[in-house]
Amino acid sequence: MATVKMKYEIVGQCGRAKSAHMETVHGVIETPVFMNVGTVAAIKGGVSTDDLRLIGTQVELSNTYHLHVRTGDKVIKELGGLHRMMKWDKPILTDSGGFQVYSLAKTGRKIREEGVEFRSHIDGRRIYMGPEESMEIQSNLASTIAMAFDECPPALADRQYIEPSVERTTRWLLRCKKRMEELSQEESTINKNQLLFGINQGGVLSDVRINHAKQISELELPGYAVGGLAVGESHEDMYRILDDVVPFLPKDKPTYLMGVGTPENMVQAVDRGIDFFDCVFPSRNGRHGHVYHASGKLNLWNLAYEKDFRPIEEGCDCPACKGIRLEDGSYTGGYSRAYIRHLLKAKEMLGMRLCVLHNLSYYNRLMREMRFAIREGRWEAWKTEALYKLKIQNS
Ligand code: PRF
Ligand code: ZN
Repeated sequence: MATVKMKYEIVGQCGRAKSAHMETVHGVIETPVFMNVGTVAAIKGGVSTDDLRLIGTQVELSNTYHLHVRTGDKVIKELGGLHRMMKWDKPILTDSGGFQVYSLAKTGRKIREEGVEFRSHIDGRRIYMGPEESMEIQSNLASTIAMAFDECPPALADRQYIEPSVERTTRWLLRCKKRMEELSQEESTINKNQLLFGINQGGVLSDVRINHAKQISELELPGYAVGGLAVGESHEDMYRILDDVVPFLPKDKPTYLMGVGTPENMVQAVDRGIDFFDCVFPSRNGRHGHVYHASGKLNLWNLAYEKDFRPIEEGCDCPACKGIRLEDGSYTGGYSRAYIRHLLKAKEMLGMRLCVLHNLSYYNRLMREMRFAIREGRWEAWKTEALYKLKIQNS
């Protein structure tokens, strides 16, 4: 590939756990990192791009498929790409559409060598997407990192299904790489330094996963993801696949575990060498009034919080718990559990918004703690304590 602007430097390592400093054309990413999910170029729950700045978000994640069907990537290109449209100048990762085509557009879907034909989940019209189209759409969106177009086989798929599927995903990856190289040379391309990450597949079959990891590692892409997990397999299977496959991905490149997960899943995956994560849990839970807390998740709908004047979490520095910083350096102070519960019950948007802000802050802070623990060489102790606390919460 031509001169791709990306630098990835490991600045801390404890066993397989690593912490890196990554430089992109849109600025620095410190890993491990949790990417905040804004599927349609908006974080659900009324969270703005300015809010993301307040809660320490490093990377925003959007979806090729959703933006292609609404409002259309060509329009977004005319608006100057996702960064200009959203007023977000930090890194953005776009998922390729592969996974969303399988999870959302189930009816009338046809997977062929060329690509996938499916019906839009918005208006039912027929759409075709293959590796080239996915790269073109992501190029129009002008994200920092584009994901390869892959197939995520269903959780219960057997070897007979998975092997040919993974082979096709490899051929698709070669086509993605070629198209991306062409696009980087085109005059009208907004981000000529767009980075392409490959995706490892293979279900829970270690041999297929390892073979595939070896093949895609040879392509010298700027980063690699592990896809096809957290789709219904057990946590033990997920951790076993990470144990088996991560050692076969390039050590000097970022690794991304797609669509994962709970705080416990992320600690376990960082321990196995993963840098990047994304998941809808914090925003989805927040919209339901379920908020993360050191002693476990709280359901703010519970009567127990009716007159609870405390913030969601004492000591949390998020806009919901601490408020915002004034010019004299003081904070406005947070909102009480009682008020947020009232807002949720009254179906006022602000209730959801405060819960989502808190949850995303919690996830961002958890990643920051992991970075410090790895960089300061105290990962083992930190991990043991964190997993112990998370276990008590879940029991
Ligand atoms: N492929 C892509 N995106 C994804 C996945 C995948 O396998 C997953 C699986 N957890 C989430 N998002 N392209
Ligand atoms: Zn908070």
